[in-house]
Amino acid sequence: MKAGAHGPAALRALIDREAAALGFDIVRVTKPDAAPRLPERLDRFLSEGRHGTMGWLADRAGERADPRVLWDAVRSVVMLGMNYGPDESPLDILARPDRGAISVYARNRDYHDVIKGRLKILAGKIAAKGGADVKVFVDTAPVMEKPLAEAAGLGWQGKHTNLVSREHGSWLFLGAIFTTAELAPDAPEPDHCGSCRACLDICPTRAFPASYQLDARRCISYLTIEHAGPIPHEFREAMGNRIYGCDDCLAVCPWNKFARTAREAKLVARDDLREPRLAELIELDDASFRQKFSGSPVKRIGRDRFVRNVLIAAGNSRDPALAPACRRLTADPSPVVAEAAAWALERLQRGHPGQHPSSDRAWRGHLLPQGEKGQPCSAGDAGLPASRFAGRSAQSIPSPPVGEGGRAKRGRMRGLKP
Ligand code: B12
Ligand code: SF4
Ligand code: SF4
Repeated sequence: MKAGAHGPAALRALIDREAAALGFDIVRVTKPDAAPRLPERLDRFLSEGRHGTMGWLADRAGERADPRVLWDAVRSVVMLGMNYGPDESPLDILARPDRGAISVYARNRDYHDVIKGRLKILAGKIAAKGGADVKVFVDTAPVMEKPLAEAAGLGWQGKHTNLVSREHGSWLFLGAIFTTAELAPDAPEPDHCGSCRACLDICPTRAFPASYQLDARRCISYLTIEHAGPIPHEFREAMGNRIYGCDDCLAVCPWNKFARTAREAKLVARDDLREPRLAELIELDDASFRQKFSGSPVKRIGRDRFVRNVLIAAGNSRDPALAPACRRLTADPSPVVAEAAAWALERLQRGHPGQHPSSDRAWRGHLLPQGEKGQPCSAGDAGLPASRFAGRSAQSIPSPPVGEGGRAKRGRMRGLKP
């Protein structure tokens, strides 16, 4: 350690204090070699082609799978989480086919912008007080944030593959600071999924080939955000009205019962993005798209890809009032918009029987994989609460997933208050 630097314990105390002051909800430390199965698991994911067109996931796989390959001087990894818990159930809007569902993480400011500046401030303090070198990451480099966060004890990677926290449920953004400072690691968080499989069963596109594994090519988040071309027909109906990302597997997790709503105002939903009308979104041109989504992660995908998604939702809406806009967009200069418009128009003109796909249990049952005993199962079937928005009350503390028994530490009661 350099002269005048804080010792490890004092440095850790400073990190905890400053992280809280900067609005982070949780901070833990791990070692760069704490997730030894990463190379093998990332390799399998890539060799199965589950990353689809996200070639950047494969480009620097060696660095991604091992922080020491990315930066050989790293000695400790500080993992941070910021709660973005919603104040309403993200599943409710799926029953409103005239509206577009924008996933919770994208209903206000881009989390990269919100978190990165604060990580830099914290890293600056670590560098100054610890006499150490630092690098900050929030989804900006080949770093696998979820397994590192699990190793650090922020939570565990649930069967939906995202990090679940006993305190914050599925709603944590992650960020990382790599440092040359030697810090004592925290204990990893064990898996608390038990026999629950609610997230696997709710997925509208059957994107989980197995527990803890995602085939991104089938995931609506990938299809609506990362995928540039026409959306494969087999997923279009199942998308329902999801026009940017998807929260189903996150929202159904019973551990959300303990989550609180986001403290950070920039992560609380903008009113105009809670339940936007498809009739308005379908009219966006480049300029109005950029203006509406300035500062939002949605801006990243551009107007054409966004309107493509809106058109798929329009085609699923059964709302004939959207047909004239669809017809006009069949002549759009963007081929991906024109193709989606033709698909939507054809569906609106033809009409199709049954309920809206997102709310039709029978339709869902037809698509869902079977439960472990050959029956479709869900959080409700397992006797678990569907979410903190179902039956929320100060008295109702959910049972943890089967297998947790009395070992599970209860979340804080204040998490149950609106
Ligand atoms: C690529 C990516 C995506 C892709 C692929 C997602 C994926 N699961 O890989 C797509 C576009 C689909 C996506 C979607 C979403 N994403 Co994303 N995404 C990323 C990114 C950039 C990299 C993730 C990655 O490394 N994937 C590669 C795979 C191989 O890694 P993995 O998921 O950890 O896979 C593990 C498991 O499969 C496990 N495993 C494999 N086999 C087995 C077998 C057994 C027995 C076990 C136990 C485990 C196991 O080991 C693997 C390695 O750890 C990260 C940011 C980052 N740099 O880390 C954000 C990140 C994961 N995304 C995030 C979010 C919020 C989302 C969405 C919720 C957004 C939305 N609402 O639409 C969805 C969630 C979809 C889902 N169910 O995962 C957050 C998650 C926060 C959290 N609490 O976990 C991150 C961390 C961004 C951030 N900084 O906050 N995302
Ligand atoms: S985000 Fe949606 S589509 Fe993707 S895995 Fe989860 S439930 Fe399935
Ligand atoms: S829904 Fe159930 S299986 Fe999925 S992450 Fe949450 S506890 Fe685990």
